[in-house]
Amino acid sequence: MTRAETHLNGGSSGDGLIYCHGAGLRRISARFSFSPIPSPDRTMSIRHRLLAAAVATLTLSSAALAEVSLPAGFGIETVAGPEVVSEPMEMAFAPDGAAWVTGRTGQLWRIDTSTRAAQSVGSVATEVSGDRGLHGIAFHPDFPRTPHVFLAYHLTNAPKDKYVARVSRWTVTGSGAASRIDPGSEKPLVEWEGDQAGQHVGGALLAHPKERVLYVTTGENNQNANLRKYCDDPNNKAQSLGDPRGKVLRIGFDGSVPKDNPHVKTPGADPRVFTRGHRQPWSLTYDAPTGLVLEAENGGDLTDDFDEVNSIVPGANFGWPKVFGPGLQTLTRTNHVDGFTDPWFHYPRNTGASCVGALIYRASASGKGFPEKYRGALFYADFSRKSIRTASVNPKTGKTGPGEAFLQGLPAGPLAMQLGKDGAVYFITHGGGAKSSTNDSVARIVWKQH
Ligand SMILES: [Ca+2]
Repeated sequence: MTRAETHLNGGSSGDGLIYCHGAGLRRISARFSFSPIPSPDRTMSIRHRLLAAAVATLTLSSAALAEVSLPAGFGIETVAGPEVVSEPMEMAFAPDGAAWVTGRTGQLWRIDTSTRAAQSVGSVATEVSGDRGLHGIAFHPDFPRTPHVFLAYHLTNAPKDKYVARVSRWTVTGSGAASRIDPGSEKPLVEWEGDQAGQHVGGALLAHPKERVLYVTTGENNQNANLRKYCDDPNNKAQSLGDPRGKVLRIGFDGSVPKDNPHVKTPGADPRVFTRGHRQPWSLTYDAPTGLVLEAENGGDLTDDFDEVNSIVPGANFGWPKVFGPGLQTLTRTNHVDGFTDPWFHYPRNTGASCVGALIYRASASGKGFPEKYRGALFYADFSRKSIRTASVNPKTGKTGPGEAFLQGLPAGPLAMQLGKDGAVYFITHGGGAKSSTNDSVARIVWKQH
């Protein structure tokens, strides 16, 4: 048993949604058998149920978060607790500063980060099994003038033993607290199919504000999970340009193929493929000052594996399942293999086991936020270690320094770390793995010594 498996299975919330650990995933599969639900129109059903404002009832996580350790001068605040969010997965900020949060079972909430008032803004009928469900969310860069939101989820009527992942665009009606998803407005943009027995589904979305395209991560859908023999992917799906799994796809906001994608003229390639060789790509963030698109990826689960933050550039091959970490051959564990793109940043499993979020810290437009030391630094979140760490980034060379502890002792693993418009770092705590938990929350890290 690896260190990570020990950690995960020994934890109070050790169901291990998506986190690549064989034992945990088998437990999920046993409990959440696949049962397709008829859904003829596949459209969103709206729930206008207004959730109670969360302010008065911030009990759970406030107590639990008091145990968290942070550098002096920082504080942690609960923005929404389990009375608002259930199995929260991903998060995006609207231009008005509100956090829109997806829940695995198909819920979508809007949380005013100033007042902490929350509403349901809609829901999507999604398959919820294994690590599947409603995942990523992104706003059109011109939102709300162009009132489109993108969501990644899994169809309820997939063929037997398969799953079908889909990214669609919906139109939002109303504004502010009255925002609602128009249930009849779904426009599917991309779908891909996988084997339901495998995990690692990706599902992160990034609407690139300058390129004006949508980035979509797809996991490699690990099969015959055996890292020592197959590296999870015996048929090399993540390396195949014709298979959409184990990739970052790049599509137009209408689902079209951008003409400048790297493989539009490669015979046999899916022209939507932008990068390949990914295992379980958990999140995407964009840093405007550097232009970096950073992807957080769960590396393998052996004790000498690494977790990765990759810089997503056209046509890159990040190596899975051929190499892990900085180009090391996955079966020999030591030989370096040329021809693959190294991670932008990677860290060993003694400080992490499942990298789920990465961003470069920037203060708010008005200059509010973390002290100078952290401005321009990398922050990365690790679900299994229930921690967030930081590393310096040399502004001239772009090289990262060594990782160091920042936030430790969370009551549940973090997911979906994103930079707020107020200079705070927001993240989800996802407590239950594959069920709701009293440790489900949206929280933020703030600098208190202004
Ligand atoms: Ca890699």
